[in-house]
Amino acid sequence: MTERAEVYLKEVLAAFGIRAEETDAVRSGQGHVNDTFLVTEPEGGRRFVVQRISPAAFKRPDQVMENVTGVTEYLRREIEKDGGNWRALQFLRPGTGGLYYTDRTGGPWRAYPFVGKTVCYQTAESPELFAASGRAFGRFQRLLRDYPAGTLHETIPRFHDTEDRLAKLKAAAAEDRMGRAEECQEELRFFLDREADCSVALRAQREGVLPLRVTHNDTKLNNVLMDEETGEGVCVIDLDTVMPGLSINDFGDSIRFGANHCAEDERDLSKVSLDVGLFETYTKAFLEGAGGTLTEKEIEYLPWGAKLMTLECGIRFLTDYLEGDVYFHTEREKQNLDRCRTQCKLVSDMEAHWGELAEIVKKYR
Ligand code: GN1
Ligand code: MG
Repeated sequence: MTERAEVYLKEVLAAFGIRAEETDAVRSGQGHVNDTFLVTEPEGGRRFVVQRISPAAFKRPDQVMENVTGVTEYLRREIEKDGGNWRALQFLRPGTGGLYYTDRTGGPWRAYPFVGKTVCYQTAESPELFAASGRAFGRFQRLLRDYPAGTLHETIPRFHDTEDRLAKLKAAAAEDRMGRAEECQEELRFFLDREADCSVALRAQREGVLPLRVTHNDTKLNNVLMDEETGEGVCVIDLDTVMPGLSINDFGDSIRFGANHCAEDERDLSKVSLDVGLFETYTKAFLEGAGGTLTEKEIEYLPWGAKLMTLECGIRFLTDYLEGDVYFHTEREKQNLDRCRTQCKLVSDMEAHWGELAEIVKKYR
């Protein structure tokens, strides 16, 4: 474990010219990976989001910052042409030069002004809200459709390489560093039984059926800021995993996270289920936002995106559990195992409703 991020705040705030003390910073956000603070300047009340990029997740923060700077600057120009009240994040440059600040032990930090008059929701409190996030991520696809995907770095290599994720799970189970494999046999079996599924999207990509695009890769509802008054999405955040990828994965991760009524780590699995109505709501909204950007094949594969992102996330949670909870932040014992179990339940539910999901995407094609 790295040291608590708090101990570096003083030097970080100074580097970005933010006139505030550590005591003006509060931890914020529910991310599992980065450390995020909201800082308010006592004089004038300007607010900033200050973040330490997780060194465990991102080995090349320089590449992360090149990607997010390139994409936000491009978005800003596209938004201007597009009209409306959309906004793109604007990163501060540290006094020390470069795109981010490195603390005394090598930790990478960035800062940007808080986007005012917006709310960040953790769960889809209403179908309208979920639809708003769908329109926002669809629009994100549309605004970036001509961005040269080849110029982006792969900030986490093989991030949505489901075959590779499964291989890593097998390796972690074989090593069984923490002696936890025995209690996870049922979950392990669940994933091994779906080994062939892990190749479906990758194969379609290799065969040129699905195109590579600029994708967000972490399209949870809490990564869209909503306008306080209208409830519409105005800004897509958490761009660390913007990479060349598949549009169906952006769609799928939203379904995984939002088309059910439970927390990701819910222990009572009887409460966890796929809400097919919400699947439809999101499909309609995402395609509306994308406005014709997606191909017929991409649309046909949307249910696969949902299933594969859920399956993959379950695999990742279980791998982390077996490796001793080193990647995802945890607050309690077995949290990663519980997270894995909710994903398995959702995958089973998607399988049970597969025909309906296919019909829904057909309807909005
Ligand atoms: C991580 O940190 P957060 O919550 O935005 C993870 C996603 C997972 C998600 C599961 C860089 O995102 O891939 O889907 O947790 N991000 C990274 O909740 O690994
Ligand atoms: Mg996030």
